[in-house]
Amino acid sequence: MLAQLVELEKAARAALDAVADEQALAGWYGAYLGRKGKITEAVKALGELPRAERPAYGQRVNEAKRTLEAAHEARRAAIVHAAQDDALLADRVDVTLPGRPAHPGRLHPATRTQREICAIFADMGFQVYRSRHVESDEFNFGLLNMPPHHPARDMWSTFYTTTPGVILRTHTSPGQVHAMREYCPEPVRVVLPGMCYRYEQITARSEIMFNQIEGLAVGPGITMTDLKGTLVDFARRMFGAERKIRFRASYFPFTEPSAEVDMDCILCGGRGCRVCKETGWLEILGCGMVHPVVLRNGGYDPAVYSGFAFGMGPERIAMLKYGIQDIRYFWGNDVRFLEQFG
Ligand code: 2U9
Repeated sequence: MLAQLVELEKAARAALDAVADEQALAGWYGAYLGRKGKITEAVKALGELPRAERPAYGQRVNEAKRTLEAAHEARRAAIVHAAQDDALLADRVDVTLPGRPAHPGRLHPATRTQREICAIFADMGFQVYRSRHVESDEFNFGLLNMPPHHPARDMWSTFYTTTPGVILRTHTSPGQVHAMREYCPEPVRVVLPGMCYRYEQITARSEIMFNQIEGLAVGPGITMTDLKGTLVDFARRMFGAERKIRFRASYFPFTEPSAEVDMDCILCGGRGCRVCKETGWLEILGCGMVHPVVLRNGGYDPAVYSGFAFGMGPERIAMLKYGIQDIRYFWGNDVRFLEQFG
């Protein structure tokens, strides 16, 4: 019996050495140490031995059981470690490799230009006033001196909604009325940047969505001289200290008198070239003295208060500044265009 036990233990050890994974290890345990395992059976056989042989056999079989249990535990630990090592090796990270370059974001050229323009006017004491994109017909037209059926409404092709009287703003001007009503009777000096919407054919020069920046100054005794001084200072800060501007009479329903402002061509300095179409001048904005009706709609008495207003398109300003030929680049989302700025 003892000799058989020695053989059994040897066989169990050899089988354990051949075990390579946890599944095989569980199989081995069942075969030798489980409820019906060979070692368990060998322990049970103790009761069938002649009394004289029992102590020596009993000691030996218990010793075999203990050592095999310890060997099983050691094998289990080795298998678990080996599996962990394999996993670590498979997921190995080479920390000496160079990292992936992070692509820093940048501002959209329209946003950048818009911020540049706002910063120039902020320096002159204008604060940024943000206003809603979805407007009422009354604020977009009526309060700006364009009652229903006024022919000047044709200057703005409008996106209407299914709710009567609710439209997408065609300019940031309705925000000026909100600003006046909020600040009246205090003097007001604001710039209004933001997206406007027009139902128009998209071409190289016009888009259905575009940014606008309008400015407004209202107070006692504001004159057209203030408007001229403000705009020449703006043109020089934005496009260079040597810039000249000129005013051409124009018409807007919300300003009287109204003007369009040209700047001497930044490319040829006024001599005439392809960019200025040989005129020597580039149109940069529209402006005027706030119409008395509009002042009254904002809450100000036109006998006491006066004001000037102006409006420009940051995309158009960016096109002049960077020589961009087509306004459709701005919202075309082509990264090759966008990454050239900032
Ligand atoms: C109020 C009073 C006056 C804003 C003005 C313009 C002239 C103008 C356009 C130029 C090109 C905008 O980007 S553009 O399409 N703007 O020419 N805007 S005066 O006058 C106002 C507005 C609101 C209450």
